[in-house]
Amino acid sequence: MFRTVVTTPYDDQKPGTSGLRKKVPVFQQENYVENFVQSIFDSLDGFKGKTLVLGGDGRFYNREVIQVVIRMAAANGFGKVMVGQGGILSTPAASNVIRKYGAFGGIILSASHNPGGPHEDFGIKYNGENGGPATETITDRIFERTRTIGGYKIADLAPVDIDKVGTVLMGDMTVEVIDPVADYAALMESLFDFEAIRTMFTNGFRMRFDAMHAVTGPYAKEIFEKRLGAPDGTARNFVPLPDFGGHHPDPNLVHAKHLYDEMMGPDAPDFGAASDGDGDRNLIIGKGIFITPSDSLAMLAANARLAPGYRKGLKGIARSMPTSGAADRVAEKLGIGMYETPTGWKFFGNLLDAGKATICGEESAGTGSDHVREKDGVWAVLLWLNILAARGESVKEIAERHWATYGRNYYSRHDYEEVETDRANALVAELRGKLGTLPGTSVRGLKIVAADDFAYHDPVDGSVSRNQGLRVLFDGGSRVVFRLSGTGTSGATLRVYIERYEPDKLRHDLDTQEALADLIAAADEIAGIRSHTGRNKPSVIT
Ligand code: G16
Repeated sequence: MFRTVVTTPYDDQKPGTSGLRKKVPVFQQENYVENFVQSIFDSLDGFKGKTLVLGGDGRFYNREVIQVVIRMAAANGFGKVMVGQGGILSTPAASNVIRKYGAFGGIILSASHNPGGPHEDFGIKYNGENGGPATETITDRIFERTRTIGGYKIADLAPVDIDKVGTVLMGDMTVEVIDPVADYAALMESLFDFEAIRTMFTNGFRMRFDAMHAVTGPYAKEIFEKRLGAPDGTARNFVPLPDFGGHHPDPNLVHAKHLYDEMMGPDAPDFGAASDGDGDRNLIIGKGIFITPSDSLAMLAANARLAPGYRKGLKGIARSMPTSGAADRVAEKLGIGMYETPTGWKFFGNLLDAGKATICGEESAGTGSDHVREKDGVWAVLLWLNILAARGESVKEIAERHWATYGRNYYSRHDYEEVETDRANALVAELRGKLGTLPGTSVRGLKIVAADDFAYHDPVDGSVSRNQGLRVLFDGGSRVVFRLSGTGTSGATLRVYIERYEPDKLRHDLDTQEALADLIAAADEIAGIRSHTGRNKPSVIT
């Protein structure tokens, strides 16, 4: 029933910021999926007889790969696979299931906010027993294994019916098909004041949630409409589709522009939100005001005690390095720890496990807490709702009061997508080479006080991660950061992060791009963006 299939290695299976992400045709090559899955299993110890959690965001190829992983898990000796019905589990829900049932780990099939379909993106990532993305030590081990792999183990068994909740035997292994929403919804009820939020909806509060035809649709229907009593129609685009309806399930101002336009319109609802392909990202827009992910982290942290799950206060806050410093000011006021990590949720795991941080966030639309070990889109929306219900103020009022108290961090990210890899690497190499000469010089009237290549020293396990982004810091606390994305699937994406701190209350209503104009020009001059990329403007501005 079990056999070992001889295979040869692929040389491009290096996990990026979040697992292995490639175009579907790449994954469809002979043994490509099997090689990577076996390399994951070969990099782990002690899973015989234990449980593997399995699910994905429902994108094209999800169902096929689910069956392959089940058959390989059986042949490799797992005792049980818990799989979401229909192959669906949002990334935070998978993290919760791993933790709740004490599973050995989990495999999540997703390429997050990237588009889906026969010629679009697919992805595989491994999460450990804490429910969080595998650490770099493990992903490095997996990559090493993919380079030498000579065979994989698979069971010759008929496909499991993953559409019916229940338990079936597969050889010696049990496969349990679970409701993907139930455990997650129960966790949310334990953290937030559902009663207060329900009352707010009863009193006419209007919300729009765009599931972008991705995984959060069923979660939104159950939680916002059924349990919280929001009117039918609050959740839009709630049926998960393999190609996300032909759109990018990326909750930003470009791909969720219709939501933004509605929220800026004359009859805007009180609150607008969206989540991405696998449900870990969030977009928050109030009536007439967009909240940047960096500001959202700061505002959620400042108000978290209003939610029952965080009433005892926060142990600390963590953010990725390119995320704005807005949350740092909250941490300072609360007298709690502040941690700055490289980009990638995997770096928060140790801080959360060690009880050093309670809330974490990233500029890339991710916010989460120690309730799971992934960022969590629906959680962020619920915390906002809980805060709105408790304060009885609008999103705009909350934001403006926050800035008045802490100052405002104007912030924007400029992405140059699908740049030729060689050209992007040349830009980074040249800038890295001259970092040492920058301090003390001025560009466009802005004085550079420091410049470095960010390295992270994990305070928990002592590991060091280098080359995590080039930082140029200016007098007065403004900065520009340059790094190459680790999640793209074609060419290179250059990300330029621009930030200015503005303490003056009278200057808190400027247009963001205007407030940052001199820094944007300085960034181009320092890094030679136009000459290296051949572009005269970014592909995406968020
Ligand atoms: C992943 C990571 C995040 C990261 C984001 C963007 O998110 O989990 O930590 O901030 O990618 O990474 P990059 O700038 O390297 O493209 P997701 O939602 O894509 O899984």
